[in-house]
Amino acid sequence: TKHTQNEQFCCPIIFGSVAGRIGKKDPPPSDPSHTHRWTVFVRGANGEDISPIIKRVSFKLHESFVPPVRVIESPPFEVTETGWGEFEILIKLSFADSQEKPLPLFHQLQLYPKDKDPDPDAEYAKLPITSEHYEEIVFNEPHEEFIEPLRRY
Ligand code: SLL
Repeated sequence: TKHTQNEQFCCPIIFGSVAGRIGKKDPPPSDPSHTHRWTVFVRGANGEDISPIIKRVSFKLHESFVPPVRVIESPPFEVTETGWGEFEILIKLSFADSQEKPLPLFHQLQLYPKDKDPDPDAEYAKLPITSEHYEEIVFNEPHEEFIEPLRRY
């Protein structure tokens, strides 16, 4: 398989998390100590379908989750869980062209508002907490077979 020359492709993505307190009307958590339901995700920055370029996303959670590593092979590339604590999540992207090196991304799960009184009864404590990062994945001189999905992205 041939490499292209002087071709560069840029695929903008968003990764991060959204979290909310589990209220009385919500489905109850598996463990009564869990106060929040959260989702960690990877998606196209402008709503693109990333599945033609991303084959697999693995999310490495805190060891207190069983199992700690969740492998997602089709969209939506996300994991929803319940818990009580914040921790760093390692997100590893594997590409449709397996010759492209997997890309590690780090995300700090955020459940609580920053720099605010952590009073759980306050109004703002009921709002979802979103923490997102924008990233441009750059492919330099990709294999010819990988060009088509990159062009369409
Ligand atoms: C902290 N260093 O102390 C962190 C650890 C652990 C998060 C956070 C529940 C896990 C479970 C959960 O939220 N773990 O019960 O499955 O803040």
